[in-house]
Amino acid sequence: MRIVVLAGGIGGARFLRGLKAAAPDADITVIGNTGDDIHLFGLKVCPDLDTVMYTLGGGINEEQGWGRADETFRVKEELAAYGVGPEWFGLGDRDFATHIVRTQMLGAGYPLSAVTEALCARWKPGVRLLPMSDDRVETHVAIDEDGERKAIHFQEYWVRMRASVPAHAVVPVGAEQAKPAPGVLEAIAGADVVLFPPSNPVVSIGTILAVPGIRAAIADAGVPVIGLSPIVGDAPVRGMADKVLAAVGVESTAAAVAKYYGGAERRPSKGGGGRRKGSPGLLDGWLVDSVDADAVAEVEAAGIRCRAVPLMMTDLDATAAMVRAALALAEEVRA
Ligand code: FO1
Repeated sequence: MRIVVLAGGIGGARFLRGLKAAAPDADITVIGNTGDDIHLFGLKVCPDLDTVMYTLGGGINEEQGWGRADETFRVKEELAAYGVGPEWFGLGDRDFATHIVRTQMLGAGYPLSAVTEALCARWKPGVRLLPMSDDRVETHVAIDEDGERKAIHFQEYWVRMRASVPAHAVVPVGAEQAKPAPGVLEAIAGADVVLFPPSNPVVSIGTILAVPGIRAAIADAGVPVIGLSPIVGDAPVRGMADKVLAAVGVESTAAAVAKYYGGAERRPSKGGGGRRKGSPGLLDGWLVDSVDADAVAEVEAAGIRCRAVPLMMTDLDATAAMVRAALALAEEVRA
């Protein structure tokens, strides 16, 4: 079975670990968010791609969910001694090596997709990891500071400010001009199922969908599109998704997020899709946590098949069970 997954960072990576356990023979393509990417110290840092690569490749710091295991921070300390920041972003020594290799290859003219493939040759994540685009896209967040509205980089909002002030807008700068990376549209067109893990619907999956062509390709693929709610009991399972959901006018509830993605229109069987205009709804199926069982009727009223199952990724078994529920729902909507 060919499975395409749109993934952000920690939540997406942990979900993928469960997917590999639940479907060991599946051919998995991951389309990774690159809107979180940031240039620091002259280096290109791709947090979400690296989080997926390290998590599936066995190099992740398990407690944090990002960065390398057994990490040290000598380089960061030396930079700080020169007064060179930002100090609020924790780049470790081992992690620095990844960014140096990436930046060197980009400088030599390789596109990000080729660089990611080269980095994955070391980590062997067991999935095909594609950046959503080779073009630069950078998520900015509009906030009010000192009585003025200004836009800051997503990482500054998320890490330095811990999303402590309201986000008035979230803008994937450059997305409109970006093209899907090589292989992205082909993977979607060739998929048997598309999964949206419980990643951030605005700054992770929303940013991937903002790259022209990706949303339409998913809508036109003619295969089940199944999502898992990142909101459990009206609060994000992890991170501060509620802050950026508010910026796009979406309530932090499992049902509201499903409606934000939108229900798929009745679609032709695989291969028979025609081009759609506008911003088509995507979801055929949606999983909410058991505590949100009350939301099932509301989601189904929006034309999206919905089931309530445990959605906490507490360990590999629990995550694999979530994946199995998503794949079972895919078969149900396909039938
Ligand atoms: N998250 C933090 O909360 N603090 C950090 O200092 C930090 C550094 C960092 C370095 C490399 C990397 O790949 C990820 C890093 N993250 C850090 C995670 C990251 O900021 C976000 O969680 C994601 O971009 C959101 O998906």
